[in-house]
Amino acid sequence: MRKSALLTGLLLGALFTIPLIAIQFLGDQWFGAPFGPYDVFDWLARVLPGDIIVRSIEAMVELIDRFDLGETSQAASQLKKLSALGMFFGGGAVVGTALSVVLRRLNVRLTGYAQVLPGLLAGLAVGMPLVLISRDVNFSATTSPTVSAAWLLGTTLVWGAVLSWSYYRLFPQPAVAPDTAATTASAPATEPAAGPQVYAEQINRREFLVRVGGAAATFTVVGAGVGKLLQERDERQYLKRIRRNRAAAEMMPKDLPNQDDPLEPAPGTRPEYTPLEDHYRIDISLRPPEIDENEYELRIEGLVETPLRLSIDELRENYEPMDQFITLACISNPVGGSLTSTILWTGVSLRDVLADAGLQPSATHIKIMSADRFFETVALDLINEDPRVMLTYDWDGQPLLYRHGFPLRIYIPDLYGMKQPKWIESIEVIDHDEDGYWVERGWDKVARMKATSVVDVAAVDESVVGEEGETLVAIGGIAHAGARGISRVEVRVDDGDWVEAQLREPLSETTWVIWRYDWPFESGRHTFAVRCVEGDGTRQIEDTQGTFPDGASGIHRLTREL
Ligand SMILES: Nc1nc2c(c(=O)[nH]1)N[C@H]1C(S)=C(S)[C@@H](COP(=O)(O)O)O[C@H]1N2
Ligand SMILES: [Mo]
Repeated sequence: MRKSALLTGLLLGALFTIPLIAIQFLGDQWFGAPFGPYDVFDWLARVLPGDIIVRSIEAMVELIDRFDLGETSQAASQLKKLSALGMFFGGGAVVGTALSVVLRRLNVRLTGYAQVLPGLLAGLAVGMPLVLISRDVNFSATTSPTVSAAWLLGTTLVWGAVLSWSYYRLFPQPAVAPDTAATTASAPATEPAAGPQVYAEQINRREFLVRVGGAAATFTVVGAGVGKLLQERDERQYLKRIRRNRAAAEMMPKDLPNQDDPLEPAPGTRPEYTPLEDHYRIDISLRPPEIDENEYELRIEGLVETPLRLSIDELRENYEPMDQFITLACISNPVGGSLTSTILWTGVSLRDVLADAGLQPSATHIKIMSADRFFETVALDLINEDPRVMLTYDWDGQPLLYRHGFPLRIYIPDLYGMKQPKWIESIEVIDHDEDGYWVERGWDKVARMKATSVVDVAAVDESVVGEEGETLVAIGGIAHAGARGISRVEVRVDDGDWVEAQLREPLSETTWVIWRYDWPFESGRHTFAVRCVEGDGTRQIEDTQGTFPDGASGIHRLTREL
């Protein structure tokens, strides 16, 4: 009997958690309510120990790589969302099981409406933490805190009520008093009657399960289906807006600064300038914070003469704007990975803004706080020495997209993305150094981008004829060394010598460089390897190292049957 309570509880928990997820998803897409599964996941990502997080990220990136699951940041985001749903589903099933086992073991007898009470308690036990968690980590819901709390609590309470109501349908209580029932059951005289009675009960159970299963399925299909439709409509409008803005900005691609460079990238090399919608993306939250520009003010406070509050318009109008073509890379990018992109950033030099606030003598660092509770510290020396350190409000000639940090993010040359907060809310001037979000979790404190070079393509389908009539196949890719520039790229085919590739002039001193090597074609299976040299002659690290803790290094190779 105990085993059947366990299995029934598991079944009911699983059966009702799926529509709970679907309905919360619908609320999220329909009126911007928080979505429990993602909030729990984001919360865990923040509170779990750093090494667990680091290992999960590594495992995920490797999984995506090994099974070729597509562009890393998109695949990672999908995997994270799936795990979030899976975890929430598992949690719901476990609570359902526990409820059923407890009711059975304690033999809790209730009649009428009272039968939903234990479930309401279970719903409360799930819903209350959910409300607190959501309050802590959800910055994308557009409902008010009260509505958010009511929605999360309301949906989980209904879930619990249905759960315990169903339990009592499946374990109906005998009309007789418990001890009488026990004696009758053990009395041999009643045995023959037990058979058909149990049989009838099983038919009812099956019928009941089919019915609640049907109801659960209906809620799931409607919730998930309508939610999905709304989501797709939003995504379409979003992309449309990006394209419209780009057309209005009239920036791409005719006036890229290196347009006159005659060196054509090998056909199939990644775009030198990443289209905005393809820029990689890495966040600590599954949904980007949505900041209302009308209410937004950047706060500059702490050890300053005059604390400042600046709207984005004030930043745009009161300071000299500057444009920088920038290649950003994530420290979790494996050698040859897709977590790196190049786009035009526009903003204002941070030191100009800080000069207006006036620094007190004891000031040494700034602490940047973001809307998603991400944070990082930057030395004032660095900011004052390098005017390129920039508060950025535009990407690709248009206001930052939500997912890329709207309304304000920082740029710090030469460092991996983990040091560069998006969705900046405040800058506090302080008199000491502190570890940032990812540094606290074990990643390198400096996080300087390592020199890296990648073979994107062996363009065998578009071979060209060389001066002596030989067939040449263009091998090509990128090389990047933060803000340190690239002076030389070398390619090696199989066990041959390292030969120098041609370099295209980069978009700027902080972007990657496109290289190309016209290789005298030989059919067969070949491996192309690449390495690069930084602007000042420093060679890239050839030893293979994974991404943790300070970024990946090693020689990238491409093997092709030609
Ligand atoms: N507030 C905030 N800033 C952040 C992050 C974040 O999760 N929250 N991720 C960082 C990391 S790890 C990287 S690689 C870059 C990625 O920027 P992108 O998503 O616009 O490409 O943002 C950085 N800034
Ligand atoms: Mo990153």
